[in-house]
Amino acid sequence: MTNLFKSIPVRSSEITSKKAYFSRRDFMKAATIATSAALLTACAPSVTELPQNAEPVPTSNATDELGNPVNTYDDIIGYNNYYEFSTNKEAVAPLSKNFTTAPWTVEVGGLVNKPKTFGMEDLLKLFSQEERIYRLRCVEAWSMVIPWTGFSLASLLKMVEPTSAAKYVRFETVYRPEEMKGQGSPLYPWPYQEGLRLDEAMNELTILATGIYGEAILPQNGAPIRLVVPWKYGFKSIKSIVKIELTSERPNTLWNTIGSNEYGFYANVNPEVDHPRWSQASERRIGELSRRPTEKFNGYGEQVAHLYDGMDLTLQY
Ligand SMILES: Nc1nc2c(c(=O)[nH]1)N[C@H]1C(S)=C(S)[C@@H](COP(=O)(O)O)O[C@H]1N2
Ligand SMILES: [Mo]
Repeated sequence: MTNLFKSIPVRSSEITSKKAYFSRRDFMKAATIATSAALLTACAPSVTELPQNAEPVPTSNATDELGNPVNTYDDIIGYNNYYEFSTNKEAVAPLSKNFTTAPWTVEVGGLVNKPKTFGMEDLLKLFSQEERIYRLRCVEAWSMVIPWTGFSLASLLKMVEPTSAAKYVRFETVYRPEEMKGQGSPLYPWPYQEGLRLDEAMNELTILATGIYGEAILPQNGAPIRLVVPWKYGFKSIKSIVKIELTSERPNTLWNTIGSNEYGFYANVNPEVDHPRWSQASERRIGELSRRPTEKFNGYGEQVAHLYDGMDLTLQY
């Protein structure tokens, strides 16, 4: 099996704008980044040198385990789904620019022996941050390859000790309508909620992401902490999490509440089951011209197909 967890190092450049410097320094100060010196020389993301005063853009020639190049930083931070800010993908970045991401806490509770509210600094210190290059497949049939920095959700859940009654994990995005104008829309049941079965949450692929390209994650991508579940459609990967709750009942989710026939609870990427309004057989990789076939479980079947043994996946869309 190919190694999915090949860590790409955080870029080590001295060339950094002041604005980026402060956020990155705070991030680096708190985080213990799993970086190997050998990898640094092998495939270090580099910084494109720009004229003075220009914003340096991190670049990388890293690939995922299948050889797909990572998307550009501009694509990843400029084309976003984040309905709390806008339903227009290009408008999310400018509208979320001043979103307050510090101080930030994540409350972890419900059916656990040791409920705890973690400050963001605690999470960055307690759990060593590693790089994971994952494909992200949106249910709308576009995709990207993103080099995340983060830590396994399992490590956090183990710390709070789920009880034997815990079967699911529920996640909640911050509710702050004064800063997130989209939350004023009556069309959606705010706050955004998502859920996983406990064994899905404990799978090694499931991470809480705190960075992209070795930079602290930006508001448009779900700062300061968001879920990433790479074998499921992108809407499962809930952003800007303030609450994680272990439950015995399957949690409601925003998209499943709005349209259960279009957005299933499981939402595993599956080219054989079309969305009621479009095909899921292929996808458009952002930055590429031609479409490519979509892979079952987004190409992560070896790691996760066993979670669904005996389930009819055509009914669990
Ligand atoms: N809170 C919240 N989380 C969210 C969304 C959202 O609108 N609100 N959009 C989801 C969808 S549909 C996708 S495809 C991914 C997009 O993540 P990205 O913008 O970082 O690429 O975030 C998911 N997480
Ligand atoms: Mo999506």
